[in-house]
Amino acid sequence: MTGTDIEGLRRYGWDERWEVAWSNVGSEVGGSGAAAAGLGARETRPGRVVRVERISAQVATGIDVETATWTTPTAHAAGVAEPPAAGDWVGVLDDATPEDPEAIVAVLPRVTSIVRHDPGQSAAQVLAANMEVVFVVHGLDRPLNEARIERMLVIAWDSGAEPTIVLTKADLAGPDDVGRLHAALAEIAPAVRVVVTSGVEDHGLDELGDVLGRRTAVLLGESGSGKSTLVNAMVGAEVQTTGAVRSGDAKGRHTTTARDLVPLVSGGCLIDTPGLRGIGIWHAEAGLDGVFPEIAAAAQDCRFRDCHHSGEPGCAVQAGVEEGRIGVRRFDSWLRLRGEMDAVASRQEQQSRRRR
Ligand SMILES: Nc1nc2c(ncn2[C@@H]2O[C@H](COP(=O)(O)OP(=O)(O)OP(=O)(O)O)[C@@H](O)[C@H]2O)c(=O)[nH]1
Ligand SMILES: [Mg+2]
Repeated sequence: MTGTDIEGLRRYGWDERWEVAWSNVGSEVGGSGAAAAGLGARETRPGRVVRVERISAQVATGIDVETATWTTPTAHAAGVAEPPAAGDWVGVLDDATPEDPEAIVAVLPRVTSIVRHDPGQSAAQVLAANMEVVFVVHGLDRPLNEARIERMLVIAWDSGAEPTIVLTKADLAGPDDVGRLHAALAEIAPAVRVVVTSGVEDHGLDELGDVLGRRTAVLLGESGSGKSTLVNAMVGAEVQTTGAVRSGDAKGRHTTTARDLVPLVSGGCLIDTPGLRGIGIWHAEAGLDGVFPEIAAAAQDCRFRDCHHSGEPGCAVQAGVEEGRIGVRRFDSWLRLRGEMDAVASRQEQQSRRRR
């Protein structure tokens, strides 16, 4: 069955904003690129990407979920060359069937996106798009890794969406453990809301639902932290496969392998993601300043505007560390993330010099 049901699309987050964005893009789809591709007479309709596969995507149209692709000559002629991401709103041509996937001929401009450094190559990779909330998930069955949380928060902050920290597996932790974690997180992220949940005891799910509302959230976190279990608990059905963690160290087994957008009856949507082994930082200046405000503020008082805080005279950040106003661990974490971003920038500069 093909076609789009706008009312059905509302379950996937379609609203007035997207109607406007669609009407703007719709006219471009019918424009010169489309004419060159011979699209003029064909109907294009909106849908939301719920999963991206190797050469095709699953697109929810409000009626069903269809296979569409950005790899056909038609898609290329319409100017779509990159794979879309889970959460993207796209325009697809009519007449899609699973055997003959239709072309994605437009990707609506993203409002927010989770971008990481693609581990396979020196490029950015969009993990999820158009979410209003990022759930940074940590399992209470494992020790807190502050640097990892900071890294995820930088990416979350930089995405343009609102981060919330979600502690899972509350049933496995005592009140003291939860209290200690709250205190540690208050040091790292005083302004970020923390929700304590248990996917097996239905604890904290209402609160999480209140945070989400009718918005879209992406779940980021280590393998085994309980992301898919949380999605299932929020949906009230086993829509995502979950997998046991290793008994020794609670490490997960990378059960989820794709990014999946799942609609909830409440009107919100969740994007489940595979557990991240490491999540490389791409350009995330705003995120870094947002997660390390004490360092960003001190840097205003450095003698040199381009101070790297690594031994320059008159460095207010190093003075802050020496005087105990900036935590040593926080500064180390900041240095590592800053170093990663600088390495990305210099590699890009080398590449563009080689191209010249
Ligand atoms: N006791 C308890 N176990 C949980 C909870 N949430 C998840 N688990 C268990 O933790 C294990 C991993 O859960 P998943 O939901 O598969 O974790 P994930 O984050 O999706 O992992 P990946 O898909 O590998 O990234 C499973 O055995 C779950 O049953 C919880 O709230 N309480
Ligand atoms: Mg999973």
